[in-house]
Amino acid sequence: SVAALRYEARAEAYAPASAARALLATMVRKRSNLCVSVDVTRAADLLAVVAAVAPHVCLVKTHIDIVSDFSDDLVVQLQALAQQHDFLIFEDRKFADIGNTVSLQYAAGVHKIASWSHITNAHLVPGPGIIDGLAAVGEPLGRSLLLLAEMSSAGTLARGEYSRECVRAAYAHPFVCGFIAMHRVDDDEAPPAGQAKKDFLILTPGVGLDSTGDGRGQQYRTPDEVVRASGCDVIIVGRGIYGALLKEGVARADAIAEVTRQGERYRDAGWQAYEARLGA
Ligand code: 6AU
Repeated sequence: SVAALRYEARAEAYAPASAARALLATMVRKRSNLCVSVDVTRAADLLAVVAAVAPHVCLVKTHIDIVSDFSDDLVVQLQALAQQHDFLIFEDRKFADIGNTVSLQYAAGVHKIASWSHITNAHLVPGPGIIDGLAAVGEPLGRSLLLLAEMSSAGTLARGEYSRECVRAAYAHPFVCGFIAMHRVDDDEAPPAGQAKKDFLILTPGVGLDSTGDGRGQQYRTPDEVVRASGCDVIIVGRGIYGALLKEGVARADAIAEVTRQGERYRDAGWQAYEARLGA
């Protein structure tokens, strides 16, 4: 399993200009396997959270369609922060339509996701045509795609044969660099006949140190369970990091300081779990 290898040893498995390779290089440089998920609805809050955790993360994940006051300037500022603090951007769009439609959703509309998001994700429900549609837009730009092979939510239907089908599709399409998954799904499925085992990145949401769920189906595990015990590569943490900003009666400056503290805490926990995995 690639889980036994150091991140730096795995970078060469990816195309030199690909986002996946750039992500691994960033993880090594910053000693961080932490992706912050910034699910806030105001542009100013989004930028404030990103600025607060930027030194500690390798990746910033957005849901750009929840930002009520979205403008092109938000993207410009996000990109400036990414440059300044050395992180990549992952728009968590969860594409789920036919190839032709997703290529339009990816390239056009208000958000023009492909123009600024290094990594995005998709469900395989429509079949492999969704990957072709996204690759037509993203591959020339050096973007990379994650397939949702598993989900963190209770009762998810993404499991078993469906998850293995995602691995098979990933072998067939070099635009896919890995998976949203809860464990090393790529170890569950042998490579296609005549093909060597490939390196895939596993990015894992549902990570929290202080809570086991959110009452709406989300299920949390610790960075140690995710990275050391389950062999995943990147922890995705949302409310565990920016939660202070949602609390009433907390002064903004205090909330932002708490966001930074939590970012550091999750970075340390994620990296410790990775080193423990290598040492095992
Ligand atoms: O840490 P949280 O629970 O505040 O946020 C988790 C983030 C949210 C979800 O939309 C996303 O991770 N997510 C995903 C992704 C990243 O694709 C898949 C999944 O199975 N569960 C999940 O929570 O932004």
